[in-house]
Amino acid sequence: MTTTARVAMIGNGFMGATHSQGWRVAPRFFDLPLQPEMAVMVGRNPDKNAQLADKWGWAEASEDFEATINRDDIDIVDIVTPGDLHCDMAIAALEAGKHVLCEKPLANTVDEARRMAAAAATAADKGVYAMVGFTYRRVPAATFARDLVARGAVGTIRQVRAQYLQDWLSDPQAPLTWRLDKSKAGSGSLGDIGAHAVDLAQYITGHSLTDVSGVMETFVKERPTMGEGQGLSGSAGEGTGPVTVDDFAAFTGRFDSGALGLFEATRFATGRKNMLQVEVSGDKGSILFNLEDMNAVQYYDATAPSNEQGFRRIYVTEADHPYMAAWWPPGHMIGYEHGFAHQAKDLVEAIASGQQPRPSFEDGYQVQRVLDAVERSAGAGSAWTPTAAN
Ligand code: SOE
Repeated sequence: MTTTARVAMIGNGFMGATHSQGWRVAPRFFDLPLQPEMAVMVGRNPDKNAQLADKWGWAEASEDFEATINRDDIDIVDIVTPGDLHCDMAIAALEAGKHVLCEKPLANTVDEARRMAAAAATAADKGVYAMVGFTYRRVPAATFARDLVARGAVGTIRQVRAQYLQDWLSDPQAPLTWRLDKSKAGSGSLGDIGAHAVDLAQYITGHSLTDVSGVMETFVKERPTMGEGQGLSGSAGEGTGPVTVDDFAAFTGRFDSGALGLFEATRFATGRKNMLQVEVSGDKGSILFNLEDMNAVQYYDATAPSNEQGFRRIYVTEADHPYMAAWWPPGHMIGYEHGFAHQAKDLVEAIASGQQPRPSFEDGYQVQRVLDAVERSAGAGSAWTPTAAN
């Protein structure tokens, strides 16, 4: 018998739209042990929230977070707010006995992330689970890259190159969104997109970063305040305000295996719209995943005869590729939004089977320590800095 998992989503921005799509689509394409139901969407602005809840398929709209998380008919709380709200909301929802999905980066500070991981561990002992929204792990080609590496396809890993490049801030007139406000976002490129590069590199390699040496810069220190609209598509208004986060972050990292990694996160890479790349080089081969060619993996097999060597492009659309059996016939590609359906599927399957979903809050806390170490290193003249708990 299929039972339901009723979801309350907190927030209604860009990630609200993507998560709504995930919750809506997952039960229609995957045979799930628990049927997610889009019960309530919570937002501050009543008119906007009611209109978007209706548009995205939520049964109800509410402005009351506390009342919503304490409802007996809510099972999962999905937090898609700016980072400054993650910690209090996630801990309150876990303490109310709800499973939690929280957008990345897990928190705005290491201390918040530590408290969230502790609350998640306590909840997990009671069968209540928490997961972080590092959705790119659920792009089938990225999952497949991880599988190939785990199978030994690249041998011993020596080097990792990970970049997340966007360009929507290269125009100095682009307005001040909350993503440029440290009190709301915690950091800039580092946390917003660098966190994805860190998580994906660690996920694909199966190794964790132990030490980093970083550099960060804010290129445009003052921007027009936000006028019409919101978020990434808002337009400039009257007056200006300070940018309080980094525009660019890069670092060299050492993995627990001894491999070395180069990481770069910027929203000033003119011409690069949403390029998340992870390339792993080992003694037997290399693998490249690039989100801008998201249905494929590039694989170089160094054990093949030398006159047959070269990167080959594996099109990850076969039914025996991760997640793909639920979609279209081989060769028919999928897109950005599918990762959110896979995320919803994986979460309800983990809940139904009583297993800790990954990435867990502990995983999110570990990524947060890497981000924090990069900031501390950049503030200390790029000194090598351990990512160990501080
Ligand atoms: C959300 O996961 C997110 O990191 C956004 O915050 C970024 O701006 C985006 O482009 C990638 O996804």
